[in-house]
Amino acid sequence: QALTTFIRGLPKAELHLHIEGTLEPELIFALAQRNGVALSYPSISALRAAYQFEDLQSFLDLYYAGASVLITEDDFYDMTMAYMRRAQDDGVLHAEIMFDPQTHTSRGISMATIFSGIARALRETRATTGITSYLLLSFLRHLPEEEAMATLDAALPLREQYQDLWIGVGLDSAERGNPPARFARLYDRCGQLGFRLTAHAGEEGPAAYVQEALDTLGVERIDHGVRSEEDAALMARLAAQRIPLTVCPLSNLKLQVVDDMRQHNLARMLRQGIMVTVNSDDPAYFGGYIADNYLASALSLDLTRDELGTLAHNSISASFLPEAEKAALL
Ligand code: ES4
Ligand code: ZN
Repeated sequence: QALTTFIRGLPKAELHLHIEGTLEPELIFALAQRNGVALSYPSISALRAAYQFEDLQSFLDLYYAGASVLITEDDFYDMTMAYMRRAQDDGVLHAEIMFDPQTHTSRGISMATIFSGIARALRETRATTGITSYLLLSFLRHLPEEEAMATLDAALPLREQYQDLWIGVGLDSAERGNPPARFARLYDRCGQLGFRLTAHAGEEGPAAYVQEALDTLGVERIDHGVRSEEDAALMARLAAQRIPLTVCPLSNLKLQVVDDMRQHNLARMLRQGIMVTVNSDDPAYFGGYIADNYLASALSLDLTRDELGTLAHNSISASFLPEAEKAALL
């Protein structure tokens, strides 16, 4: 209880959060009803009971099914507002939020609807609470690079209208068999356009994918990166270059990337001087929001209050905020 209060009070940023992964079963059912979408689960509790995953793919199947209830601008707004309220309770001062347009445009939802609903919630939250946020448009790596390029083409006409929010891109979905190099031309283009670059790597995939994301895609930050530990030279580089890893402990546990939280390498990496941060990934599916991730890590890995403070400090340092805005939060 005292530790939870301490964690919530730490000024922090959330850097690895899929907005579609914040859809709680209650909201999935409410939106399904509102939109007349059929679900393959009879009740909220039956859906929640299905949240037992063997690996990333078994989660992704449910995550994409859950996102199918998102139809209108209000749906994207309601989902985003629910997350921002929860983030505020956990002491999040700044959030960098990924969204997966391909999951929605493939169902006939327009790019404009997606951007408008999410952005309305983020701008309203900024105005009423002072919590800032950015959007990272994430491409689905299980689909061809051409489809990612077409998604970028569909979003670029909206860039000016959302320039206060949409500052970067990411790469997510099934990692194994979909190495970063498949998206080299896409990332080259996004870099030329001035977007900040991140990618999921080293979650289920090998350390070599982390190296490839850095060298071939030119990313500034790695989402997950926990399998970097399998390559000592890579670990030395991550430490020397202060390359941030956005680690998601409860996600890694639920997707069986680690068998036991006490074996998680977050603390080892922190103590080796790597710029690790703690994040929630898909909190509605993985059993906790950002403060729950800090708490589970603290309890299982014996993190000191100083170390928890360093993790929170790292999250602001590793954000894509301008240096002056970081300084104001630190
Ligand atoms: C994801 Cl945990 C994770 N990994 C890869 N892609 C994702 N999309 C949403 N959550
Ligand atoms: Zn993720």
